[in-house]
Order: sequence, then structure tokens, then C-alpha cells
Amino acid sequence: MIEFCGIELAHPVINASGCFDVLAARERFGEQLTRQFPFAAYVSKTVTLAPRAGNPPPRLWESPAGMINSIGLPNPGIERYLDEHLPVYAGLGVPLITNVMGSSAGEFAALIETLADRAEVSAVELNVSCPNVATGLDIGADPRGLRLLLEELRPLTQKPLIVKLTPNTADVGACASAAEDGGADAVSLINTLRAMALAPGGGGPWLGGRTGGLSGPAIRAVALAQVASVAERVAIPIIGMGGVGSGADAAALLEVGARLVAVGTENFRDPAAGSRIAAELAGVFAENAD
Ligand code: RRO
Repeated sequence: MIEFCGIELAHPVINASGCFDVLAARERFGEQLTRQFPFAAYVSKTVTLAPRAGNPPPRLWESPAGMINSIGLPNPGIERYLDEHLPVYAGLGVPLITNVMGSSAGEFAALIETLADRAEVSAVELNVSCPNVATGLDIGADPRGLRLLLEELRPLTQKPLIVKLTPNTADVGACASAAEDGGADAVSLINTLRAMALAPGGGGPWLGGRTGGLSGPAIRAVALAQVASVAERVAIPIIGMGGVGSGADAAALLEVGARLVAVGTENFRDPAAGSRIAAELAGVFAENAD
């Protein structure tokens, strides 16, 4: 058992927000998914107060050892999330972490207050780091703004607050430390790195949102460096992610200071990645114990 912000988890491997669609997986894999859910906790895709359609297509670009997404936060809004998604997520048999994003402190506050008395939700992850929307982004790269935001949100719920940090900043350690000072219970990193691809044959940017976020093995070394530097700055637990595709990758993030590891882009290549990586990680631990 792993303890994380007072929550008991069977192992240290969870999914990265937006990278494992339970509703789609249930259609494909049926009840087996809920009998043997691959992750120790489920992190849902970012939800906002009002519904959002997302960015215009194209939304994906495959790059060497990775991909660039410009999804733009499509989601049904918090009301439909509670009515339609929450009952399914609550039946997965693992703790649920709901990821939320607001474009102002007031929107974040409304989301947190709405979730505060929902017993199905074990923790809330604050997305201050999506690279694909015009608003809500800068606060994650501004240590003072981040501390003030957390100070405002902290009294609104007893649930653990996890701050999803942006890698698109010169000093991620300062942002993590500010989140901790403001009352965050944990930090998670890294979100995607801002990136761009041009349309083959000309015509400007390929992605409908112009720029997007780079993920996958291409960012693994960046994630390792940023998690290591955050671990030197904060005492609160860290969820490490970025290019994790194997138990060895997960073990590396744990070695530099992460408490949990999240699997993101690898889920799109291998829908069974969660259980495979958790098993590989257990193998790494067993080898090290010998
Ligand atoms: O939806 C997205 O475009 C998105 C989000 Br919310 C995020 O946090 N990170 C990302 O790479 N894409």
C-alpha cells in the first residue's frame, strides 16, 4: 500500500489526466475494465464550469518520439460531469481524482465548492498548466499568483488539492514551492511542453490551435530533471509524469523524488500500459530487494 495525501493506493501507478478515457475504454473492454482497473487511482480529464467544444481540428501531430496535442479542453461542464461521468468513475473501485480548470480564481472556487461534498471524489487536481487555452495558463508560471490562488482555494474544501504544474517556465521549483506555501497538498508534473508543427507542403501551422503540447518519450528527460528539482524544493508529495512507457521509466521518477507516477501518452499506444507498467515496476522493486 502507498499513502498519498491520506489516500491509500494499491501501487504507485496512476493515469495522467486526459490520457485514459474510462467511458470509451468501457465500451471497448466492457466490465473487465472495472473488475481489473489498471491504475491505483483514476484521474479524470479536465472539467470546467461551462461546457467547452475544444479547439478546431486538426488536434494531433505525431513527432519523433512523441506527439503534439491541441485538444483545447473539450468537456461537458461540471453539471453533466457530476450527473453522467461521476457515477461511472465512482464504480471503478479505485480513488477518483477530479481535474478542474478555471479561467479565474472565482471559477476555480466554484468548481472546488461544487466538488467539496461529493464523497466519490478523493482529491482535486487543479490544472494551472494547459498549454492549449488562452486563459488560465499564466497563473501556473507565476509563483506569486499561484500562492495567492491556493490561499483563496484552500479554505473551500477539506479534500487534498494537487497542483498540476507547467513545465513552460524558467523555474518550476519556485512554482512548486509557491503552491506548497499557499496550502497545496501535492504537486503533479509535468504537463506538456508548448510546441508547434508546420503543415507539410506549406500553409502554416498544422494544428487548429496553432500551437500544442508535446508529450511522450521525447519529454522523459525533461520530466526527470523537473521532478528532481521540485523534489529538492518541497516537502509535499509529487506525482511525476512525462514520457513514462515502462517500469524502469517509472522507477526513475520515483528515484528522484516522486511518490506516485502517472502514465500519459503511452496509454494511447498501449491501452494495457497501466497494468503492464505497474507489474514491471513491482519487478524492478523485487530485483532491487535481492
Ligand atoms: O485539452 C488539452 O488540450 C490539454 C490539456 Br487540458 C492539458 O492540460 N494538457 C494538454 O497537453 N492538453
